[in-house]
Order: sequence, then structure tokens, then C-alpha cells
Amino acid sequence: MNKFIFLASVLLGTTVLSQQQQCRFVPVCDENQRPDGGSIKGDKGEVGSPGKAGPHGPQGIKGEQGLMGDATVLIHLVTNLMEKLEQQSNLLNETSRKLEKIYEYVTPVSCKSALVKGRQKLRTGDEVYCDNGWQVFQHRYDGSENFNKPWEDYKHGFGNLSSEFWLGLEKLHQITTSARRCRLRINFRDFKGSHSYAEYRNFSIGSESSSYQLTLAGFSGSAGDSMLVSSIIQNGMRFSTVDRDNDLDGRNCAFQDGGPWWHKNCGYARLNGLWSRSSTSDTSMSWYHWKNRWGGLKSSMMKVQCDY
Ligand SMILES: [Ca+2]
Repeated sequence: MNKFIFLASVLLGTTVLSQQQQCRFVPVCDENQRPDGGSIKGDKGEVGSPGKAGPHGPQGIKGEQGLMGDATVLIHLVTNLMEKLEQQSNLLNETSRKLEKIYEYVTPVSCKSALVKGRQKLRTGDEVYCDNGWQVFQHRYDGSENFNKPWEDYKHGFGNLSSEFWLGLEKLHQITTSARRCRLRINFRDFKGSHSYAEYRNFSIGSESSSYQLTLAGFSGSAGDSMLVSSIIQNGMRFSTVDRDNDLDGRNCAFQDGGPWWHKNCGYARLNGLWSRSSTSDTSMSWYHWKNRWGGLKSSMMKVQCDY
């Protein structure tokens, strides 16, 4: 009987008891689950769209400048400084170049860059005579200096740069052999004021051991060529003086035929011969091929110009 009552109560309870009350008797049970399988609460809807942003908040206090900001300012300052230094450096270089040019004009390395005509002190300390970019090594124009001198005088030079002079074979050897190439130019003037010139594009003087042997080639000029005449080519000849006969003649050409020179047997160029207003002797100062005669020269200027 009791069992009957209990079963009846269970059957009745499924309809009369609440879901909560029923769950007291069912081990696994959801209180929100309806008896017909539905849910007591409604299903979750989809997530809605975000709401509008709120108004801006008040501006905060400005913070201290960071490390990157300091570095940027520093780089800017250094860049400006470098640009200014570069400008100053360019200005200094330009000024230095101008000063170097002025210095070069005042104390040139050689006559080639000298503007002054006449006596000139070179940067080496040597005093020379320059003429339009050439260095003069023989100058005669008034007969004030005796050119009939022995070997040692021609070796070391004599006379005065302010008047007549011979520079010296030793210096001429050093000048022409320290250069890549040298030229020889000789200017002539007669007693009537006429002038002419002879130029040789290759000119060099050997050492004393070769008796200051002459190397000469490439004539041009208005005075004619008295050095490379086919019968008496003086290229390759050694220097002769009154006390040292190095010529190819039976005589001593320096003593008998026109003074110290690079004689062969003997030759038509005698620029160290006797200076005379009237002499037409072959012992007088001559450049034969200018007027095809001996003598008649008032002045001669022998000069050298070199490329280094
Ligand atoms: Ca001889």
C-alpha cells in the first residue's frame, strides 16, 4: 500500500511539483531546464556594436624631453658646426693657394715661374738672372768682362749677374741633367739695333768627366744655325778652354779660333770670342750664319728653360 502511494505521488509530482522541487529527487538536473527540454531563461543574443567614444579628457602636464630629443638637437648642432668648419676650411685652402702663388712669384722655384726680368733669388737661395721664363747662363753686351779665361773659371762661372757673366758649366750640368728636358735659346743684337735668335729644343750638358759634353738638337729661329752645320756639327763635342784642348782639330780652337766653346774643328759659333765694335776677325764674338760673316755682334744672351 505504501508503495502504491509513493508511485502515485511520483507520477503526480511530475505535473504538480515545481522543477526545483523535482530536482531534489533527480541526481543530474538543471534547475533552469524546463521539463519539455526548453529553457526557462531566454538564449543570449549577439554582441552589440561598440558605443560612441566619450569626450577627451583634460590635457596632461608636458613631460621632460627624452633622450632621443637631446640626441637630435646634438646631431643638428654638430652638423651645423661641421658645415661651418668646412666653409672655413675651403676659405683657408683658397687663401693658402693665393698666398702660395704670391710666394711663388716673389721667390720662384725656377726662372720659368718668375715674373721679374733680371736678377732673381730662387727658393733654393740661389741668385740667378731670369729673362721671360728662361734662366740666362751667358750674357754679353758691352765688353766689360774678359771671356778669355781658363778651365776652372768656365767650370765655376765668373762675372756679375748685374753686368756680363758666365754662370758656370757645373751649374749648367746640374740644371740640364736634373730636368726631364731642356731647351736652349740665344738672343743676338748687332750694333745697329737689329736682333735675331736661335733655339734648340734639346739641350743638355754632361759632367766634368765628359768635359761637359754637349747634347744639342732641333734648331729653329731667325739667326740661322751655326751649331749643327753638317760639316761641323757640334752636338757631342766636349768643352775646350785655352788651357784644356778637347776639340778635334790639330790646333787649340779655344786659343786660336774664338775662345772657349764646344769646338770641333773648330766651328761657326764663337760667342765667347773677343768682344769688339769693329773687328770682323774669326777670333771675335760671332754667330756666323746670321749674316754669313764673322764679328758684328753687340750682345748675346744664352739661356735655358727646362721641363721637370
Ligand atoms: Ca785640338
